[in-house]
Amino acid sequence: MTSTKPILYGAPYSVYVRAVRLAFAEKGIDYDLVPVDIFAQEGVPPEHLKRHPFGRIPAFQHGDIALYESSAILQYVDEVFDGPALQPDAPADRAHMSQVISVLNNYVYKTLVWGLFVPGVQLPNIGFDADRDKINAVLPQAKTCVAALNDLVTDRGWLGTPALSLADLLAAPMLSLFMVTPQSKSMMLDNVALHAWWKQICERPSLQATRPEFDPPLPERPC
Ligand SMILES: N[C@@H](CCC(=O)N[C@@H](CS)C(=O)NCC(=O)O)C(=O)O
Repeated sequence: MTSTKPILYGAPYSVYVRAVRLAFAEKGIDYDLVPVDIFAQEGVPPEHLKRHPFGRIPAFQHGDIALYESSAILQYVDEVFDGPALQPDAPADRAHMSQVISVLNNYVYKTLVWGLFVPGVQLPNIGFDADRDKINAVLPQAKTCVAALNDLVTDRGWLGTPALSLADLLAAPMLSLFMVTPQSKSMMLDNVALHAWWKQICERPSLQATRPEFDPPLPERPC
């Protein structure tokens, strides 16, 4: 239990910022989201580089505790604030949760967000041509990512664990962007467990409450 209001520095479009916002929403914790423009023409604001030496978002402050790196922030938020636990107790379940988080950070973000969504949807959305070569080059790795996540869905329907965990909350914002790419349709048909996970998590109020708006708007999407 803690009374100081936490501060999250970042922008709603960021998948990593959204993961932390999802954790706050699932736990029912109030926080301030302080905007940071890391893509500003003048570069990353100097005050943000003091919070995050690599100039990424999110950064986090809670009283005297300052953190960057979403996995650390998520763990702190879950353990310090009231609300439903977002990490399992059993060692094997915790290890599986960490495994999923590692897969997301090391392969899925790069491939599905930067390899498919950005060149195939986001850049065309603001007037650039889709980069077909880049997209075609990442397709094999994208299929591996989707199949690996599919295999990590447990028989309870969550990623790596018996109940909703931080792994699901980090995966959902990444998959939300992947799901607007044309390539997602056929890949999801082949990976039914992941598709069922996606439909289940999309219905949660936390996903609806943190849905980012893009300008111009992205193609219609459920969450
Ligand atoms: N490892 C970092 C990754 C954070 C990250 O890459 N955030 C993206 C936004 S989703 C960012 O700041 N990108 C800016 C850039 O690549 O320069 C974490 O877990 O927080």
